[in-house]
Amino acid sequence: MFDDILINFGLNVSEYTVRPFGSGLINYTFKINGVNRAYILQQINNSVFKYPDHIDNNLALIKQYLDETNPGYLFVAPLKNQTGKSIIQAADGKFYRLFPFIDGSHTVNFLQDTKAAYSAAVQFGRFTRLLNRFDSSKLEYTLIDFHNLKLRFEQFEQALQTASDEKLKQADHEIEKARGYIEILHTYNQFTTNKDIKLRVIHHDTKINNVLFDDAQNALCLVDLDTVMPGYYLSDVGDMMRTYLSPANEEEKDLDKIIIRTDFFGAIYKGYMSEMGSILTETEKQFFIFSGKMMIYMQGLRFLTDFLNNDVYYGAQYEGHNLIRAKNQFKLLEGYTNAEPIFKEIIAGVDKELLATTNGI
Ligand code: GN1
Ligand code: MG
Repeated sequence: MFDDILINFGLNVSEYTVRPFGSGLINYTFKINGVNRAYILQQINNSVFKYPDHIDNNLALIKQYLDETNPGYLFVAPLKNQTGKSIIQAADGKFYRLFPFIDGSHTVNFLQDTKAAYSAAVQFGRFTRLLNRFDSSKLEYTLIDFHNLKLRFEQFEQALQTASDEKLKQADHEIEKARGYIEILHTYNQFTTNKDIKLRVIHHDTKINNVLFDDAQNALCLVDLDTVMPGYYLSDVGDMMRTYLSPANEEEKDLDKIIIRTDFFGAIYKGYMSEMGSILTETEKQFFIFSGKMMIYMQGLRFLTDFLNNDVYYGAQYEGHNLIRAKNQFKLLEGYTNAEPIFKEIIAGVDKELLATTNGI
């Protein structure tokens, strides 16, 4: 399997083994192990990413910019094959790229301590900061309207029109919840028309398994860069809230396990702001807490919509999988909303601390 791809990249097939790797929901990922070297091979899901070339162009532009402006920065770009291409169409008709495997790195699906959360938040903040002067209009939108909450809500409404009566009945409770949080969409509509909210270079998938860690829980670098494109910083911060605050993740069926660890909120705020604090506008900063509501709500809507649409996007490992995921996200949203007063106190505390440091107190 994949022999033609390995040959294409100049690798001797007999020296390598190929195994499925990671837990992404969209692309298919494999680890290629050799005696001295290892690689990550990824098949792009081109029913989601319709123009794999756009991804490739974006990553090449960013790599070139970062190599020139910050040569020490670890940006894991796809490798070039023997003819200089970093994306190839294999014998099976699918698109693939090969990445170097970063030695000594691993991914996690759960966060156990705030140090790792802080370190990941620093990495995501640093990425956007280092690209602050890069002209983001040069980038393609690899997924148009990816984090457009207005569109996600419309897709949900559309699914309500086409879903079977049985599915509508099963999801009755969640549909009501989705409608109950409509205020989040109103706030979203407000900030997207506000000129002080900037379009920046955003990762758009900051869940914890898209960060590589070393054995001491330091975040080494970011991976899963297909959705890097212009966007709002709220997408990145919000998805960290969605995936770092609860000790149980979006797959958890026991909703009692979904709780909000407010100290992790503090770690994200401190980490992200240590990089982006001097770059974000005051208006952008006001939406820091809101980012979590936006992204948790969006993911709840996306899972629910997919359940109603017979799991065409995310797939399902068991009957009702996407409905369970939606329930999970709405439980998380409830916890997050309830914790808002504590989040505000944390932000005030950290800001005070930072001010004292700047003033040399
Ligand atoms: C998908 O591919 P993966 O698992 O990293 C999805 C994200 C969702 C996430 C939910 C292109 O990310 O937007 O937040 O699943 N990516 C795409 O787990 O739709
Ligand atoms: Mg991923």
